[in-house]
Amino acid sequence: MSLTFHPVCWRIASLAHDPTWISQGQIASGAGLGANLWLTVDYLTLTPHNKISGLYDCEPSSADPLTQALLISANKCDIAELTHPLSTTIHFADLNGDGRTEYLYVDGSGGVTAFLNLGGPDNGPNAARISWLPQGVIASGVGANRSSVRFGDLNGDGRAEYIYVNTDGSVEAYLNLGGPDNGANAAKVSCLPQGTIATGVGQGRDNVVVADINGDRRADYLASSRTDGSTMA
Ligand SMILES: [Ca+2]
Ligand SMILES: [Ca+2]
Ligand SMILES: [Ca+2]
Repeated sequence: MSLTFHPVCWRIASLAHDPTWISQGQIASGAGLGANLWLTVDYLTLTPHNKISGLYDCEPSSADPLTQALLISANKCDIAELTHPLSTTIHFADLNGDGRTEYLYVDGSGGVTAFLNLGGPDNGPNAARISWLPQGVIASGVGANRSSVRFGDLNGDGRAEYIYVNTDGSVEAYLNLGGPDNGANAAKVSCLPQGTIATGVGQGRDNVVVADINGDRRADYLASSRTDGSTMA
């Protein structure tokens, strides 16, 4: 079966729903912290001295910045890490509750370096040309690799919590207590351990996604299948 659209109907639908996208160019330099780690390779195709063309994670237990030199150093690569599709270094989450997401770099031990979102130069066509104010390392990590780390506002106060997902899908949370001020240090937040807040649903860490799906501003626990995309909430 194929879907067809009457040209007039399609035009009306487009006018009613399509957003207008205005390119904002590069909005963050990366600050020299290292490469992002969206994993784009099929680990089954790798050999011990691999011929990887995509980005991948080396030394997941290391807090060292991931550099290009480390990327091409095959001897230091942990092939197992390639199976973690969410092992990205870069996250965006609002830490201070002002509605603007901060730029967060997660190192190999789960530590977090934050950059406060100061907004753009106007509220018009340049609104997403964000200025970022370095906040330094705001969380030391819990000693696990970065594929364990999620961010989401669990209590609806607008500030994202640091969320640690265990290999069995259970979740530990660290409550975001806010920063020392509402100005230049607003994203230097402190965190209070909450212990295990979810036991999981029998699906592993890589399937766990944190997102608010019912609009109550509190993040929900989702387990999304990697094979067919089906999702449990
Ligand atoms: Ca913010
Ligand atoms: Ca919160
Ligand atoms: Ca929710």
